[in-house]
Amino acid sequence: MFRKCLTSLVQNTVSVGTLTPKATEFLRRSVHNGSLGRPPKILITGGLGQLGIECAKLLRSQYGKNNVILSDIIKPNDAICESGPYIFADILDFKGLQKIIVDHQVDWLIHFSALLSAVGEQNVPLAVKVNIEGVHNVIELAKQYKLRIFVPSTIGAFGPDSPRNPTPNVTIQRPHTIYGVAKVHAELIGEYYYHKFGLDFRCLRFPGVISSDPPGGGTTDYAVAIFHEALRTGKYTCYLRPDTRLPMMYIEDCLRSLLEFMRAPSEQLKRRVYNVTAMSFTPEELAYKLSKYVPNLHVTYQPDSRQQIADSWPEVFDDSEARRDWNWQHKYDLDGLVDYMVKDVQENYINVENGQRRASAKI
Ligand code: AKB
Repeated sequence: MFRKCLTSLVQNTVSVGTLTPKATEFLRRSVHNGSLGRPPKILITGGLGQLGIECAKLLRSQYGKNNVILSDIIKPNDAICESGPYIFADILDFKGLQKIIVDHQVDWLIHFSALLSAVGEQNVPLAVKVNIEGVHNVIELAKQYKLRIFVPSTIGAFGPDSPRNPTPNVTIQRPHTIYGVAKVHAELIGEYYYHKFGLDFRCLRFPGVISSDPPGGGTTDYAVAIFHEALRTGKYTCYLRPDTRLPMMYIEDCLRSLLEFMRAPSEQLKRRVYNVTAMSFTPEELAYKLSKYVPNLHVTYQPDSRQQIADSWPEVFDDSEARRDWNWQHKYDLDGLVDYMVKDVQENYINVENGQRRASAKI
């Protein structure tokens, strides 16, 4: 109760201006950092995409099950409902979002809703709505309610004019996809709100993220699909050339980078937008590592329109600023990644499907 009062005192005081900005920031930071013993209340949008469920799991392990609310416009399955709070949230409905923030007393917003690079090219008007209008809504909301907000950006925020090996934190950004254009816009508007209004905007540029949960609609998806296909059939047809080098990261590293970045004290951050990565590899190199687990693996290559996107993206990502400023360190290299992915896809997908098939054959 005391803490609740203090939070609203902080928020009210900001608007009536009876505390100095420094004192206000100190009180607000204490609440956010949980140093008053109150964990932040967190809303995750786009929660049923590639990162949401695992992100909720990680944040719930840190801040408690009921303090992390997963949201999306999709009907969840029973397992998701049982794992913790899940609500409907449409990021294009500003009033609806306001109500959620107020009703649930949200402190942090993790904004995952977005159409990925390949699917964005198939439906540009929808990508503009979700990836640009959606960001306007959540940034404005975060400003109004003084939330700490995380918006992921991507290697896709760079383009053919950017240096590709390595790609530094600050360089030319002229992406050729609507996904990339929207991400540059998100980075810039977030930084603008930080400078103009003091919004606690935080943004990491992720590389291709590899998880056993399928992504959907990205250019880096091959690096997930190959595990599912190869372990089931011993074959895979890749839509990128064998020598297409892209930065990548295992999901556990990705989500840990997000958590550590969200927890980093503001004064430690020299920027609001950082590159993060763990490794870079080509389809050929990944197939070679995977062939140790699938000895007769047969990979063929049929590049499609995604090749052009990949050719405009970084090959090697320079994340030295994240390593310097808030001590980012990856844990998984290519060997570790392949080892974990093989086990995960085998145990949680293939063995489960085989078990279900056996059970239904018995009926
Ligand atoms: C995509 O391929 O679109 C994403 C990304 C790298 O942002 N995985």
